[in-house]
Amino acid sequence: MNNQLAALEKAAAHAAGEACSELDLQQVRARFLGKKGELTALMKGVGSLPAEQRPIVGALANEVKDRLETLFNSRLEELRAVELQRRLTAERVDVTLPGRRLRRGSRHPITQVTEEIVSIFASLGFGVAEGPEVERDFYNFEALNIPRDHPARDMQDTFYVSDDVVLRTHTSPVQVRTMLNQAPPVRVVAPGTVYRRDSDITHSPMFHQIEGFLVDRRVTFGDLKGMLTTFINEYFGTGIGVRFRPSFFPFTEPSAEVDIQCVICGGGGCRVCKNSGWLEILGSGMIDPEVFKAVGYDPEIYTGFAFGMGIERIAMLKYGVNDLRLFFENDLRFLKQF
Ligand code: 2NM
Repeated sequence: MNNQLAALEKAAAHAAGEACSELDLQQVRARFLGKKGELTALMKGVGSLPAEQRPIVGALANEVKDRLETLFNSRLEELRAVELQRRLTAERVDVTLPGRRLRRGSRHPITQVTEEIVSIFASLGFGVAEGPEVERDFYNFEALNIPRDHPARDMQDTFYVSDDVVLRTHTSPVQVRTMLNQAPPVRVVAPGTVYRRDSDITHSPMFHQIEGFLVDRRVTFGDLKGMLTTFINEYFGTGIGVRFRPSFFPFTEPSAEVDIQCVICGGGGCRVCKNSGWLEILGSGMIDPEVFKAVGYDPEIYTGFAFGMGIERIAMLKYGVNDLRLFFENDLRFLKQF
């Protein structure tokens, strides 16, 4: 029995040394010290030994058991240390590596131009107003002196949501809403997205406008000219030539379109200005008394001017962009330049 104990201890020590994971070692421990383990089996045999041998062999078996417990525990510590080392190496993070660069975005050129124009009018005392892009017919047309049978409704090429609801064709309905909510004096600009059934190289079905208006007692066409000339000199520079040309809009009378000297050729004539030396950049006029009546302003007391311009067109002229579609494709190679 002594020999059997010695052989068992030796085999157990060898198996523990071979175990290369915690799980392996658990199995080795079960094989020798478990309920059905080899040492347990030997110890059960102690009872059938002659009485004088029992205490000696029993004590010996207990010593073997204690030594194996100690051995397994220290092997367990060893395996855990090895595993920890393996994980520390595998999961190592090099904190000295340079970080990944965050690429900084930029505002869309249309947003930039809008904000620049708004800030010029803000410096001239104008507030900013916004309104819905899906509009009632009354705000988009009726109140602006464009009744149902008016040919201007064909000109607008409107997206109809229903008989009475449209995608706004201009931001003028924002001015109508402002006038309905506020008594004069009032001066406000309304930037925003507008929609027209139009799509080719120079027209997009969705584009951006900024319109503005000013109403007070004794506002004159001279005020309109002064204000818009000031804006143009702020935005395009003081050296640029400006001219006012008679025009027509249903909601203003008289009306004028405003041209600037061609920013491409300086007025000499080129393809962009179609050899005229001039570029149209905005429409304007004195607000028609019919509009005042529709919003409850007394045309005997108040006069005012209004104006509107296409943001994309202004951006194209300012940055020399020759294709409108570039603003909507959102190609980063284009957008990165602004
Ligand atoms: C333009 C040209 C001329 C305009 C008029 C009004 C309102 F509501 F006050 F009558 N808002 N915008 C206007 C006038 C817009 O855009 C080319």
